[in-house]
Amino acid sequence: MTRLSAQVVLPKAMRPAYDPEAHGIGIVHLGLGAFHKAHQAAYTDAALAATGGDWRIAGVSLRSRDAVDALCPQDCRFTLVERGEGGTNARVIASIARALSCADGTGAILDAMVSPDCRIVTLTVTEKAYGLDRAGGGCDPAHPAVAADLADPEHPRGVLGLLVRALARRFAAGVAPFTVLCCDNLPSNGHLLRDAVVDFAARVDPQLARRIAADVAFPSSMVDRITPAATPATLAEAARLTGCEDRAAVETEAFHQWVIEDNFPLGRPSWDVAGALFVHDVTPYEELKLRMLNGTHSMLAYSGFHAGLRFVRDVMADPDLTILVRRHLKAAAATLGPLDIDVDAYADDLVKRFANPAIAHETFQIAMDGTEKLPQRIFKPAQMALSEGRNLRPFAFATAAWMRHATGASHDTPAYDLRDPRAEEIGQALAGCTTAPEIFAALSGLPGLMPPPLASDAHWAETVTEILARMLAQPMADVLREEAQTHPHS
Ligand code: CS2
Repeated sequence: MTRLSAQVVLPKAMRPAYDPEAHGIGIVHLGLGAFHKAHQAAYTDAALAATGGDWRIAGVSLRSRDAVDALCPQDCRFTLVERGEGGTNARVIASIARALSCADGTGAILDAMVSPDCRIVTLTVTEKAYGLDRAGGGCDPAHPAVAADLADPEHPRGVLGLLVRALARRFAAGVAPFTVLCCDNLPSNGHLLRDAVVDFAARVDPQLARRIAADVAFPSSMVDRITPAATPATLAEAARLTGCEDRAAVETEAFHQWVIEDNFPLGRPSWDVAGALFVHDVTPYEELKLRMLNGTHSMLAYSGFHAGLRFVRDVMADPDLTILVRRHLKAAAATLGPLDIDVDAYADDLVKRFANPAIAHETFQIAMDGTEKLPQRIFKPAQMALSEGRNLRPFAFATAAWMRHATGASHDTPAYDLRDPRAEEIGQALAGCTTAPEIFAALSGLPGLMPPPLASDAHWAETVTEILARMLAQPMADVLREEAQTHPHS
């Protein structure tokens, strides 16, 4: 079978509706994973087709070479397999022009970021890669990549180090700074990243920090598209649909959303023609998505995984978990401020999206990195429910399920590695803990994780502990049944 490339002639409906090679690079993207390919690369592809411009992407993989090795022999083309209610659709995306890996050194990556052609740096590197100090603000100098880059700022390998070094070189060369667009699931992601970049720069060169604070735009954005990790089945489906071998194909749902603060001093692609919404303040959209979609995702991932349910669609076929998903969505919605969106309809859509039988999204994948995800998804809304005197139980349930996951294999799960950047610390904190109160005390005491007013609230502690005790003693499926029967609404 012919390998996908720029030379292959595809059916019209599948091929890019523009001449990719006629467009130059305008974006460097850090984090060349499935989500970027299904989201920003797809939006950019549609924008190029609609209004053109030099906005193709130089994609950078921060860790392994795999993404680059798959893309380069294909002229960076890849198939996007969209699995919606109306069936499966495939199209070939051509917005990525180059693929680079930090594994080959960062010289070419920095050159691409320093080039005046680069007007935007976008990022999907996952919450843990930044090295943010979530409790105190700014950067965390103890984060491995931050520490290494602070020790050798001229040869950075981490996210903050690369951004600061590239900006320093641009200023020195008289090139206007690029806009930094964070696309990770963090609250006020532009502000968090700005504070971390400025703090990092201040530790290297205070004048540079002042310049960045004054001159660099860090718009916030909310991104959404459920994109499971690609599997051999994804590649086989892409081959069936396009007739070409494609080692870089990704699969995703039909739904996509992108809400962005419109602050791009050097311009931007017309992502709005592809459906992006440009707004003055992204905060309400971020809270909506983080607490409803992602918060519910985390709850169902921990409890579903421990009930032996491999995929989110299996969770949605379980009547008890469906009740608890609805309950969580309702509790999360109650913490939101006024919004121009019908939140009940949003919840109904989420239930349908989670249930999509064509998407195989692993609960174990979503269960990853709990310490990075729970603060904005679960603890923040829980704290709000606490201060407003509303019922905490759905958030306590999600927290207990995470704590159950942190303690390791249970009745219905084989042994697994806890995939969390703080796994070692968690292991140490849990050493010798056997009872639910001990586990609660150890995990809620992890520095900077749970907001102190929440961690020290007696009712919260009691509720989490009571649920956790049952999760430790019984199979998860039994706990879910009891919970759905005794507390179906709150
Ligand atoms: C998920 C998200 O893995 C996770 O933690 O909650 O990746 C989720 O699928 C996306 O945010 C959907 O836009």
